[in-house]
Amino acid sequence: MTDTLYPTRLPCGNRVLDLSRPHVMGILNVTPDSFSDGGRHNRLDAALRHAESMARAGATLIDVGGESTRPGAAPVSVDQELARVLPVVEALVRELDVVVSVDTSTPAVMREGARAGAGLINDVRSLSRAGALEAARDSGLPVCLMHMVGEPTTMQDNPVYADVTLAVKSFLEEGVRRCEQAGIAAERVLIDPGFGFAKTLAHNLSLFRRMDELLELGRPLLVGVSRKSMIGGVLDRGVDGRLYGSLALAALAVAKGARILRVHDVAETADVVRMVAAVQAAE
Ligand code: 9MG
Repeated sequence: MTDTLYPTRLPCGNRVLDLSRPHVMGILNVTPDSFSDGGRHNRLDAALRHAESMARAGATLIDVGGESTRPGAAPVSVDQELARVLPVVEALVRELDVVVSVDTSTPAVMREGARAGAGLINDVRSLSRAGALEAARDSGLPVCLMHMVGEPTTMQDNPVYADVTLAVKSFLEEGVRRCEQAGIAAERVLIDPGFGFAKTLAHNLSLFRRMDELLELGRPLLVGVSRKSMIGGVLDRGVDGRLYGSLALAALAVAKGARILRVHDVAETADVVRMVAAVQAAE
């Protein structure tokens, strides 16, 4: 197993995540295009059933998101996001033995999500929206900071770095410092390289190869590459043909020290993670 520079016990609300081993985080999008058939009750029920099946397949975290980060996705109001996310968080906290993560950049969703029992805040905008640092601080929850430049709508407009890994590392280092200054202890912060966010294919591949350099920041690494365009770019496959590419990157990410993998294909990834972890734990 890769040695860690951080405590392996991460309190996540009323649950504790044991980071001495890698974990699978299942993705649960609750945007209108994800569980669109039927009324409100049916949508909630479908989301809960999907989360249950991910938990049974080995997810120890479920990441609930109500605002799409896809370029071109329609903006969502705070009230809409709350209405999408909160009932799902409440149901998952009540029904499942998992850490419920809220994928949000919106302070009100952070506050209400924490009140509803969420255990982690996953913010692709690294707490940059007005009031987000304070909301995250007051929640008492761990937060995942992710590297991105600009907004999802503009981030792929000619991203340029002298050295993408060093740029990501210093962005995340600064993010941890901002958190500490705002009263969020570094022990509560996870870091994420942000694959696919403001990066070309060459940037993504180079960053992936050197991802272990980010461990020098002493924080647990969360990685999301599942079905992403960097896999499509290498294999020339559409989203539905990216499973094996996603699994290859999942194995490599764990080998490089990632402790949480954010994925769509939980059962397959859970096998990969267990296999790599078994090899890492061998003498
Ligand atoms: C919400 N979301 C989409 N992609 C992601 C990634 O790579 N990391 C994290 N933390 N969140 C993501």
